[in-house]
Amino acid sequence: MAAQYFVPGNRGLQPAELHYVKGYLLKSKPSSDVTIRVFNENQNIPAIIKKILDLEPHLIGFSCYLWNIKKILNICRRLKKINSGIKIVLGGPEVSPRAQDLLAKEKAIDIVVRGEGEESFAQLVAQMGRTCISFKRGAAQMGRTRISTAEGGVPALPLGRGAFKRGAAQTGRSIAADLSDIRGVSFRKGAEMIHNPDRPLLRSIGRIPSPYLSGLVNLKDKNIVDVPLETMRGCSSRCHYCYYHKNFPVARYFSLSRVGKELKLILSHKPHEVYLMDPTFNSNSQRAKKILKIFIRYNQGANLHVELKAELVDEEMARLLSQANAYNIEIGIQSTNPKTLKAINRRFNKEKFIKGVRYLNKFKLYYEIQLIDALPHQSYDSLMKSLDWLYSMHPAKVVIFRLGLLPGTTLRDRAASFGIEYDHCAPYSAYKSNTMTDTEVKSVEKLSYAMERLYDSQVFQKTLYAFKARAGVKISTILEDWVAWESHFKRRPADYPEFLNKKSPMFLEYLCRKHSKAYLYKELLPGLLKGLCFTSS
Ligand code: B12
Ligand code: SF4
Repeated sequence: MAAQYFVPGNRGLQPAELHYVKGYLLKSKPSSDVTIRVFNENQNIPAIIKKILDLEPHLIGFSCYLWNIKKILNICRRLKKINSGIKIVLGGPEVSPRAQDLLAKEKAIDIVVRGEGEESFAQLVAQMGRTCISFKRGAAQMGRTRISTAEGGVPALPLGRGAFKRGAAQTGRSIAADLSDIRGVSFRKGAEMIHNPDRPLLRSIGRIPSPYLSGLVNLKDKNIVDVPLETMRGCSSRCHYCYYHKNFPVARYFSLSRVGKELKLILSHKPHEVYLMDPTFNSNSQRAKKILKIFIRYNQGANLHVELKAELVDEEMARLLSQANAYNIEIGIQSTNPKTLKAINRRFNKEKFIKGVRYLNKFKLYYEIQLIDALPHQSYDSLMKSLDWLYSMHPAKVVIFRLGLLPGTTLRDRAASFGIEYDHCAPYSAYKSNTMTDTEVKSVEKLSYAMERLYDSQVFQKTLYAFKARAGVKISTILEDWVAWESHFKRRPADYPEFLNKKSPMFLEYLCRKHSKAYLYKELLPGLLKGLCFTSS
């Protein structure tokens, strides 16, 4: 059995990784009995454990990310207490870089699969099977979020009933003997921790079956709202705060003909959104355009979600994105401060970026430009400078993320040299640095809310630009003013955003008074009221 645990609140996007792992396993060992289950924050731990144990699994694989690791470890401890014979395998970017540490601390964990999971897991199952099992393919089902395989239903990773007939009785010793040849796995052998050499990436990524074309994911399932898809895997950039490239250091592409078939099939089921998991969708511009054309040809109303580099957007790309309903575009620039960019090993071309944003604006695309707060050399003031510069381009949306020092990243190793202090539990949020105090980090968080209310909600956006132009006050200053103004509301009703919208004329008055521009209130109020009538919260 294999299990994933949703990002809290995000239930529309089905996790994909276990389907890739399962598909590969079934290809090499068709008789394997694998059930995938996906859990969410509304299911309590005893209920999750019951659902897992009802399957009588012999081996359970958990897919681990920073948003679910705490809960998964808790589940593993309890599972092992109930049935010490079950073998527990962890995989995913959250455990790959700290396999040894986890095995040392968590006795409930038997094996950690590091890096790319498909081949390692298939070998692991085959190896364990050779010594103790007969495999049997079985029907599978999941709880609320039901995704089906070709034969029944499925999403969590247990290798089910019948998978390891005598496997439950295996000892740590015999497992150790079996696994020593499998690259990319770490495991315990008595008191010793065995860390096999890393596994090289699959040379031909096309060997991984498509979860969609193979029928592993039942696209007819009404719970599948957003469909994740990899058209490629890996990244050749080396941003120091990022973990992805450590797992997948080379960009490998699925063939365009496979991607075309996948999109044709997925789009024929009219999902709400197709979420491309490619780290930079347009890193290969020509290929991206071809994929967009395929998407446009088969699309019947789905949105497209992509991560882009704005510098690589030309007019044709923007037009194709618009025709493909790409109304969910992420553009991570993280900072515009050259010293910061150098320290995190990222390139940024201001002129090309401006051009790209202009094209995105021309086609009225909805995109989100992302900054990160307490990066090296990033001060509160330099972040405000970035913000003002970005807002001068009238972007669709800007967000500031809290820096997370992810396990296995270069930045985490170098954090001390930048004075970055962070929480050592997931999500590893930084709370101060040499250049940003803890008070400033908290201020940035408050400012993020101001950006949502004053800009993203549209209610105040036009007034914001009008006030900036007429009073000569920076957008970042207006946002700070809003934070000060909003702090006066001690009680926050359930419909707080609505409440704030209604109070926005009061904020305008405050702003005008504060900057000694009382006359602007009368001038700007009609526009604000008009906007208030036409916009929602
Ligand atoms: C889709 C996605 C999301 C979705 C959620 C997906 C979901 N499952 O519900 C959303 C958009 C919500 C999201 C949010 C965030 N995400 Co995100 N996200 C991704 C993304 C783009 C795709 C994940 C994926 O499915 N990849 C494809 C699969 C095939 O790769 P994989 O997950 O690595 O799995 C392989 C191996 O790891 C292994 N494996 C995985 N599980 C298992 C299990 C077993 C048993 C085995 C044997 C092997 C195995 O085998 C797989 C195949 O080779 C990745 C980047 C990427 N392209 O991978 C980031 C990524 C997972 N996200 C990341 C981060 C940091 C975030 C955010 C914190 C970003 C932010 N600043 O807000 C937030 C967290 C939200 C929260 N509330 O906590 C990091 C996670 C690092 C970590 N330690 O967990 C990643 C890796 C990106 C990065 N730059 O490093 N994310
Ligand atoms: S942040 Fe994006 S571009 Fe940078 S290494 Fe990670 S995946 Fe690649």
